[in-house]
This record gives sequence, structure tokens and C-alpha cells, in this order.
Amino acid sequence: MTIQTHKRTCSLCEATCGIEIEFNSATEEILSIKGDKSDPFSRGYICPKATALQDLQNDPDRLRTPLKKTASGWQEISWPQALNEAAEGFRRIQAEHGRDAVGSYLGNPNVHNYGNMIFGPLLLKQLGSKNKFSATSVDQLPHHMASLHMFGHQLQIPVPDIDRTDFLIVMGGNPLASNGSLMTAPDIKNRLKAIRERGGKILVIDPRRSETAGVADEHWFIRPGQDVLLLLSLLYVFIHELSAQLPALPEYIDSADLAGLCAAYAPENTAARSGIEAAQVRALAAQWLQAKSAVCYGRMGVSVQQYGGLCQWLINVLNIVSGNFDRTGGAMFTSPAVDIVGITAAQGGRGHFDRYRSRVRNLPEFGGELPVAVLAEEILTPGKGQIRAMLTVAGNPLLSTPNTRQLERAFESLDFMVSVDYFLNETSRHADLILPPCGPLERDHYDVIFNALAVRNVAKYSTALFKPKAGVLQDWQILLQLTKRLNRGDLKKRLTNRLTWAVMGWLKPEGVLNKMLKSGKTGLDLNALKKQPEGIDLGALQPVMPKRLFTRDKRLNLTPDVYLNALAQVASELQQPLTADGEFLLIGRRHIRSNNSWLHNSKRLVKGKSRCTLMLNPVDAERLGIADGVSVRVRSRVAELEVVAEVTDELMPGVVSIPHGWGHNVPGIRLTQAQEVAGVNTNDLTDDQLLDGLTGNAALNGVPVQLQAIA
Ligand SMILES: Nc1nc2c(c(=O)[nH]1)N[C@H]1C(S)=C(S)[C@@H](COP(=O)(O)OP(=O)(O)OC[C@H]3O[C@@H](n4cnc5c(=O)[nH]c(N)nc54)[C@H](O)[C@@H]3O)O[C@H]1N2
Ligand SMILES: Nc1nc2c(c(=O)[nH]1)N[C@H]1C(S)=C(S)[C@@H](COP(=O)(O)OP(=O)(O)OC[C@H]3O[C@@H](n4cnc5c(=O)[nH]c(N)nc54)[C@H](O)[C@@H]3O)O[C@H]1N2
Ligand code: SF4
Ligand SMILES: [Mo]
Repeated sequence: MTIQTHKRTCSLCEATCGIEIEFNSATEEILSIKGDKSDPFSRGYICPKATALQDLQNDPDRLRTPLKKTASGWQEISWPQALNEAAEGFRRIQAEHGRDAVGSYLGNPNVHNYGNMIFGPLLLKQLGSKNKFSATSVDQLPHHMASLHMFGHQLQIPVPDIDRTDFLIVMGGNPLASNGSLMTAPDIKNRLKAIRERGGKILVIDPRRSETAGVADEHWFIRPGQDVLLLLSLLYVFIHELSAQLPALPEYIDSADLAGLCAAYAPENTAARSGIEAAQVRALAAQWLQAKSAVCYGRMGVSVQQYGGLCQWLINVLNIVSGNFDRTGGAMFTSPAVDIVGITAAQGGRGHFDRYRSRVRNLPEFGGELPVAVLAEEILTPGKGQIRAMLTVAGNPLLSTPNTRQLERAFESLDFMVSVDYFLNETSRHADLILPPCGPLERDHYDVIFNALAVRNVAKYSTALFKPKAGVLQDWQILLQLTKRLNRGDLKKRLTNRLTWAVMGWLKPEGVLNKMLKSGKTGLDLNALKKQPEGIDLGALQPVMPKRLFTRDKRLNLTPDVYLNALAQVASELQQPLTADGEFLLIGRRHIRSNNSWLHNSKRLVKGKSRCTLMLNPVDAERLGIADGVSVRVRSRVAELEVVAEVTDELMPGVVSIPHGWGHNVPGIRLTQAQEVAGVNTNDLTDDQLLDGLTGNAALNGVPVQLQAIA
């Protein structure tokens, strides 16, 4: 039999759908990719991106051999040469300028690649630089911050129990396009439909009437960046007006004076800025408390904005105060087979904040990383500790992080750079060496992170579909080889390192995974998982508190000082005008056929009408004389660009939206299909100085811009 079927998890997004790949084992040709109906979690659902795995496997632009930049262009070189030169380059820079002179940036796909999760930290530890960056600070940093300060562990993130809730409030998330985030919930559309079928309700609060709003009972526009005011007003109504209906706080929770901290935020005081009427706020608060269970879920739109830190804290506070914490249908925690929270806690890795600061802007680290919004200035500003070399692993910061034109100048000025990536793209074109790993179907897979964020407890292991061709390395092997070449310290240290790495290299990621599984409470090991390649359902989420508090005093602090201090700033900013005359607020959006910056080389995903447009409301369009389909000039503090207008009443007046991850029209890259569609890079417009001051997360939503029709 040469036609065979392989079951695995799609590793492209957080939904972790089960797929079935039909292939010819003799030729290694993929014949089809379908949803796996036997996967107990995804039940056969897939989105259009799953088939891009096939395109990725076959993409002629995907690099198969290390590349070296030479005076006469890119040259293919052997792995030993590539690894030696990469390590040598870093050693040379560090010998001359100190450890911090080598910076690193880890992109999003690292979280979908458990080998990188295990071996990446070894390499970063050997580099020993404080200048570590990742996509976390353009994404979920506020969630980690809230979890660290409230529950004592940055990874102990509550998940909305959407399969059992009676009232779901979605703020700044569009799971119908994104398939959910920090809420692994494959087949989200049917899970949402089920809420309404059992008599529950869904409310979406978003400056855009999104696809998710389209399946909700209600949608409210909110002015970008003003969610913090709505959340404070809801707390005000709970505490000052409906306190009789509030359940008592669980015994393990400590709180400062809640009535005092929200006293200034009566709904009447916030309506003008947020765009949400006082009566609406009161109705929502009442409905929230009347519902048998309810949960508020906030994602990108309320995380990656100026008050992301406060928003994610307040969302937790409201879920707790309303009696929906750690309870069926509310905000719950997983008990995964690989207990990544427990394992890291046992190793002293609960997370930390502000142990040191960035050199130029004096911004605090979080969990050993600095905000990526300071990366460019750390490269461009001379002095001790200046970054002179970069390592990027599975990241494309030149399309993903704020003020990319400045970052472009910074990367151009580097002395040395190495990218571990599939492609010669917007970021890796600046590298001296590109080290390409095998494709995603040529490695095994386990969702260490997303099982811990899922709406049910599940476990699933996928073997590699194809063996990597001779001489092709997996990511973890590349990372380990680099680590070994950077071994340093005294003789004893170097020998211990060598022994540790030899053992880990021998175990491989799957051996480490097996140990992690066995240390858990489910009784599962790798063999058990291999016997059920469709995945194992371990049941609905269970209450875990207060056992799963990782704070020193084993108590949950509802009102950590960092948040109380940050609130003082909101109070004064509440007095400032929201936007200057003629200013619009720029937000982002996602599309189901796109995935951040890196799947635009798949023809089947990008075909059709361009999706990289500037959406704006008809009222605004008319006022400015902008017609649908014409080019508009958009200017922010840091840059200007031209983009095609899409006039639609989906957008709130005064708000415009451009999706991120586009802008493939840069010279010297090798992405045939993506370059054809190109699009514009919205992060040219976003501002490295516009931050959530509390967490250091970039504020990529709510960026002030001016529009001008192009004659
Ligand atoms: N304006 C705006 N900007 C945003 C966002 C937004 O909403 N608006 N969203 C932000 C968010 S949430 C995120 S997560 C970031 C994403 O930002 P990044 O993580 O920096 O970028 P990605 O687009 O995910 O690019 C991933 C890179 O990894 C490579 N790659 C993919 N898989 C693998 C692999 O298995 N191994 C290796 N070695 N390489 C691989 C791809 O070729 C690509 O170069 O963007 C952020 N930027
Ligand atoms: N198809 C697809 N799926 C993806 C990705 C992708 O690029 N494409 N990326 C993956 C990644 S890395 C992530 S992190 C997740 C993100 O998943 P989501 O958090 O669902 O991200 P978005 O789809 O960008 O939805 C953000 C929503 O916030 C709204 N918004 C913007 N500003 C504000 C604001 O100030 N307040 C409020 N209330 N709303 C606001 C936007 O209009 C938008 O509807 O998606 C993942 N899944
Ligand atoms: S939603 Fe799509 S991209 Fe995400 S895991 Fe499922 S099939 Fe893959
Ligand atoms: Mo993300």
C-alpha cells in the first residue's frame, strides 16, 4: 500500500485542529489534507490554512540549505560551516563588546514547536545576554503580567469556559477570523453557536463589527483604547450599585478597597470617551450578575493597546467579583497532561518583573525579556551594552513590531546576524547566515503551551509524517548545535554543560516530553499517546483553586500595587482630549486565510481580491472625499504610506483598520507569491514610543493617524 493516512495536529495556529493527511508513501506526495473527524477536540473542523501545510512542504522558495551572504550574493553552504560561522560570529562580537552585544528575537511559531520551547532556552542561556526580545511584547504580555501578580505564575492564565458558559462577553478578540487565542477552542463557530442554542448570550465589544460580532446576539462599538473605562465603570456598577447581588469573595482572596478605586468611574463619567452609554453599562452589569454563569474574554484589541495591562487585570477582577472565577461557565484553568505551570514553578520559573531595565529607555524586563518596542534604539544608540549582532528564530520583526522603518535602519547597521527561518524574507534578508530547519510535517508535534490554554483538557502527540531528508536539521538540532559551540565557563562548567546537552540531545524533544508527561497526574506517557494519534479527551475544565495559586503566601491578590499605581495615570489621562482634530485611530484585523506575516507565499491562501486594505466608515470617507477602491495617504508620527481604501460601515466612525503582516514589496527577498500580492506594512505606521506604560507591551491598536485622499 503506498497510499496512507497520517493523523496529526495542525501547528499553524492556537486552535490545534486534528488533520488527516493522505499521502503516497513511495513518492512522499501529499494527496489531501482534511479535518480529522475522530479528533475528540476539533471533531473534523479545519480552516482554509490547514492546506497551506502542503504548500509549505512543497514551496520551492522554502530554504533547504544554509545560506551565507557574500559580496556576490547568497551562497549555499554546508551545515558544519554554517554552524561554526554562526557561533564564531557571536563569540567574536561578545569577546569584543560584552555579552549584551548579541540580541535575540523569538517569533510566534516557537510556541507551536515544542522542540524550540525545550532547546531555545539553552541557547539563550549560553548567549547570556540581557537583550532578549520576542513577539510576547506585541501580543499577550498583559495576560502574563496579570497572572504573575494575581496568581503567582505568568503562565497560569485563565481560559473562558465557553462550552458551558451562559453569557460570553468578547472584548477585542475576533475568534471567527483568528480561531481563538489564549483560548484553544477548535471549531469556535459551532462552540459559539452552542452557547446561543442552550439559551445563552454573546456580546461583542469591538470598534469593528467583526465576523464574531456577526454570530453574536449583540455588538457594541467601543472607541479604541478606551476599554479600561468601560471595565472600570462596570466595576463601579457592581460595587456601588449592585453590591447586594454580589457573592462573597472566596476566602483565599485579598483585596484593597474596591469601592474607592473605581469611585471616579460612574458610567456617566466614561460614556463620552468610550462611546458606551451609561444605560448600556448598567444593563450589561445587571445581565452579567443575573446570568447563571458568565465570562468576559479579552484578547488582542484589549491587550495590544495603551491600557492592555490594566484591561487584562480588570477583566480578571470582574470575572472574580461577579462570582465566575474557577467555576463552571466562568474563567477557569486547565489541568493538562504536561503541567507546564507546575513544572516551571518547581524549577523556580514562575516569572518575574522589573529585575533590570532596558539601557536606553529604562523600561522594565518581564520574564527575562525586554519590550521589543525598544529593540531599534538598543541597536542604534551607541554606548556600553549596545546591540551589535542579532539572532532571530522563527520571527519576522520587520513586519511585526512597531516603527519598522526605524528597525530596518537598525538591522542595516548590525555587524552580524543569524536567522533560523524557512525563508529569505523581510527580516532574514538582513542576516549574514540563514539556517533553515525542516518543514512542519517533518517533525513530531505536541502542544505543550496550547493544551495548557484549552477549553477542555486534552492531549495529543503527532509523529513526523516524513523523515527529514539527509542533511536536513530540525529547529531543535540547530539550536542545540549552536549551544554546544558556545560552551564556556571554567572547565568544570564546560564539562557539566557537555554532559547535560549530550543527555538532552540523546533524549530528543520526545524523550523530554515523555518525562514531562510522566511527571503529571494523568498517568499518560508517550506510548499511550502514540496509541491514540487522534488525541485524548481528558474532560471538561475543573476547579483548581486555591491549590493552584503560586504566590508566596498562597493567596490571590485582587489588587496588586502595580495596578493601583497605574490607575492613577488613567485618572489624569481621562481629562485629556482623546484625539486631535482630524485624527483617526488605527487598529488591526485578521483574516481567516492569513497567518501573521508568513503564509502569503501560498497561492491558494492569497488568491482573490487584495485583503490588505484600509477600512473606514462611509461617513468619514464622504467627509474626506475618499471613494471605495482608491488610494489614501495615511500618516502617523513615524511614517506615511499609501493604501487602498475599503469603505464599510463595519468600522466605527473615527476608526480605520489595516491588517498586519503585509508589505512584501522589499528588495532582496525570495517569496515569489507574497511579493506579487505585496500589500503594505501597517507597522511602518505604528509607533515604538506608543506603549502600555505598565507592561511595556506595544500599543499597535489605537495609533493616531491622519488620512488624505490622493487626487
Ligand atoms: N500591527 C500589528 N502588528 C502585529 C499584530 C497585530 O495584530 N497588529 N500581531 C502581533 C502578534 S499577536 C504576533 S504573535 C506577531 C507575530 O510576529 P512574529 O512572530 O515576529 O512573525 P510571524 O509573522 O509569526 O513570522 C514567523 C517567522 O517564522 C518563520 N517560521 C514559521 N514556522 C517556523 C518554524 O517552525 N521554525 C522556524 N525556524 N521558523 C519558522 C516564518 O518563515 C516567519 O519568518 O505579530 C505582531 N504584530
Ligand atoms: N487567521 C489568522 N488566525 C490567527 C492569526 C492570524 O494572523 N490569522 N494570528 C494568530 C495570533 S499570533 C494571535 S495572537 C491571535 C489573535 O487573535 P484575536 O485576539 O482574535 O485577534 P484579532 O483577530 O486581531 O482580533 C482583535 C480584535 O480586536 C479589535 N480591536 C482593536 N482595537 C480594539 C480596542 O481598542 N478595543 C476593543 N475592544 N477591540 C479592539 C479588532 O477590531 C479585532 O476585531 O490570532 C491567531 N490566529
Ligand atoms: S484553525 Fe486552521 S490554522 Fe488553526 S489549527 Fe485549525 S486548521 Fe490549523
Ligand atoms: Mo500572536
